[in-house]
Amino acid sequence: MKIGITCYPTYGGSGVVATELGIELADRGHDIHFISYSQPIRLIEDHPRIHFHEVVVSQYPLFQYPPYDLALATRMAEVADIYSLDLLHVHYAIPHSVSAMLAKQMLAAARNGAKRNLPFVTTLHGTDITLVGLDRSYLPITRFSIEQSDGVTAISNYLRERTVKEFDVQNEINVIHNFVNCDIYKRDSKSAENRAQYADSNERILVHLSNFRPVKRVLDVIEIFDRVQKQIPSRLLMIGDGPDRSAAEWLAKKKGISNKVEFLGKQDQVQEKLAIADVMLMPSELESFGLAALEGMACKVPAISTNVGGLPELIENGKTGYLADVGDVGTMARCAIDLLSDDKKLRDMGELARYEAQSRFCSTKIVAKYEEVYARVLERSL
Ligand code: GMT
Repeated sequence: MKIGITCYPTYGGSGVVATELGIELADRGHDIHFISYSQPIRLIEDHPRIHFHEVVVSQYPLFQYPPYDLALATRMAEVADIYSLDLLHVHYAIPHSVSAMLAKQMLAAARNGAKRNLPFVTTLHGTDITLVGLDRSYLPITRFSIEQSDGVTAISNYLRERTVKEFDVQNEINVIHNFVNCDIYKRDSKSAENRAQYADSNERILVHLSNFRPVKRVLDVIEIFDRVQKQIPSRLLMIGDGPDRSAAEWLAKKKGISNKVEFLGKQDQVQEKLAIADVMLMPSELESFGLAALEGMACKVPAISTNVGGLPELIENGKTGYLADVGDVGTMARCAIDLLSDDKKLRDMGELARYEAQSRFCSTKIVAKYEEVYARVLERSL
């Protein structure tokens, strides 16, 4: 198939899923065309079946808000025409599904030989439904573009149910969970060597990975670590960047633990950092799935997280990680201390977490589900 993929190319989870999906699909023989305002950040290596088409938004003095969604729609229609795309797959509803809907209409009405049907699939990731999408200024058009999609997927049962409840959308929503490539995300002999860069041999390593938005509650991460490091010699690696980073840096300084907390910023090879950790902290206000937790689990790093959104679909409390109430930093710290002070328990939970990642969420299993959706959509659009 020839598939156009649009996503936010930055460090958000939806962009990561879209990029990894494109790479996996290209490895399976599909031609992939990424269409976005810049090259997706995890698209590092050249691949003969992966192409990138930049969307350029012209500036004009009248445009206080340059219309990216219109430029995107135009580029989608052009690329679909020139490269004979079979379908578009957009990640994150706003504004991508609206642009795809416009591109489809443009091609359906084309006057030259380009006239044809261009189906599009929308994947809902989280805040496009739970936060931004619920804003009254976006809700009606988000609902409309979801309903106009030829296929809709959501990354968890939780997100599907919320979409139905709050948007009252009428079309079928297929749940396709996030996935991880367990051949890339794994612990290996290099992990032990790399570990020495960040911690002494008697110290444990805790890790947090996110875009540091308020929904991630990074200050809770510092609070939890502060309690842990009082009981257990340990270090905290903070991976990523975003609006709440400086508040977290400031809190670590105020607590006198800056020397034990390392802010690594955005990382390309995130798996190398995850694979040296013992435990992940994910105290999010909400996660529709929690991709970072899954990536950690594949590296045998259990997550201590909140019992919100789709996280209980990924983590079994006490078996493959721990779940606690939002803001309950005391319980999360106790879980971490309990786990980190028991070698066997930590090892067993890490093994089980990896097993769960591999058996339920490995890329080979999940990517095939997207292919099935594409096949159904194409069949229906004939
Ligand atoms: O919160 C993020 O990291 C970004 C956000 C996005 O849409 O880019 O992530 C959402 O999509 C991820 C990939 O599907 C999910 O694993 C995250 O749980 C989800 N984030 C939220 O629901 C807050």
